[in-house]
Amino acid sequence: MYSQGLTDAKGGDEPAELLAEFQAKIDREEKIEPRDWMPEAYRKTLIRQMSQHAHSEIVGQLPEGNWVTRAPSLKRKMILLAKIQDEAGHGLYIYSATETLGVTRDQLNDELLTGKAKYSSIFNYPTLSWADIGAVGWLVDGAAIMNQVPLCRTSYGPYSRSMIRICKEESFHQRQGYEIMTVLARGSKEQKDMAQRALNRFWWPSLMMFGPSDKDSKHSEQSMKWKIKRFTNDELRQKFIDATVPQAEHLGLTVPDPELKWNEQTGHYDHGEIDWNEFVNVIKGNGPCNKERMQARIKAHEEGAWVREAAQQYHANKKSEAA
Ligand code: FAQ
Repeated sequence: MYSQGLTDAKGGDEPAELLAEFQAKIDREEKIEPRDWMPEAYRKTLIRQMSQHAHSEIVGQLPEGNWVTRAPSLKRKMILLAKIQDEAGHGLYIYSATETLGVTRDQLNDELLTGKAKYSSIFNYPTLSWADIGAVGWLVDGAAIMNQVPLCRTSYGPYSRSMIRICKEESFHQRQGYEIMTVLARGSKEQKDMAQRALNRFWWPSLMMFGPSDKDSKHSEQSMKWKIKRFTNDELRQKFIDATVPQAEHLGLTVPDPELKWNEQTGHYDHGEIDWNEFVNVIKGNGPCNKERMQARIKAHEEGAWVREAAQQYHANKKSEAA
């Protein structure tokens, strides 16, 4: 994900007793706090996952920002603006939590803007209609919650605490997305068709948010042992499918997967194969909007330079006044 050094997950030559005591602490469900001893690989794994998460919250504002000026009413516009501001706040909490691991915001931002850091694949898809904003809230926030509720119990204290507030806000986001879909699905034929097309566009990319299948996930095994992750990618994806299919049925919409079928024996839905080539292509930078998203972040960073300079100058003035 990053250049060697910042998040390369290889550990150093760490004493076996310290490693054993660290694992025992995790096994006792005690939180690891910033000043506690931790293996270098644990620290780097957290920086990798948490910064990817923070970047996703920030880049994730862009697909929704696309509809602020075109939301169908003043009320819808206010709700959308509030949601986008919440996502910015989530990014800031998680960046702050990541900084407790000994990296700076500048370093993390630099990794994003130079294309070394990943962010969630989902935000490289366009939002073509108002119904896509409903689908983002319902499906994207729905998938985010499914992933993030277990992260409230992740082993690193600052990450776990940031997730508690974030999950409360994400639940509200999911409800507002579902409400947009409900209004459209119960509206005119054109509105219902628009809702169906949004579901068709966002279903598979939402399933990809959970990451590669367990057999291809390179970090899951170690992250589960360290209780950074509490469930595997496939387990969370299945939970999401099981929770979401009845919601689609309630809306009278069809999930675009001909192989989707309730399995009495397993008590879960069976589903079709995800197009993993598409997933790999998107995380390599070749999705429909990767370039546009990065350009927007670089432009915002450059245009915000004067604000950073002014803040630094203000801080320097205050310091010299106090001296
Ligand atoms: N997109 O070995 P694993 C949101 C990468 S927040 C891009 O399974 P891991 C809120 C992965 O980094 C959404 N890359 O990795 C919102 C790794 O690459 P690396 C973000 C992906 O870490 C809503 C490689 O593939 N949420 O939506 C993706 O154990 C609406 C191998 O994968 C989080 O970040 C992907 N989908 O498991 C905002 C939650 N999946 O680093 C606005 C925290 C995998 O070796 C609007 N993160 N990769 O080069 C996690 O739970 C985990 O990091 C996973 C991946 C589950 C995402």
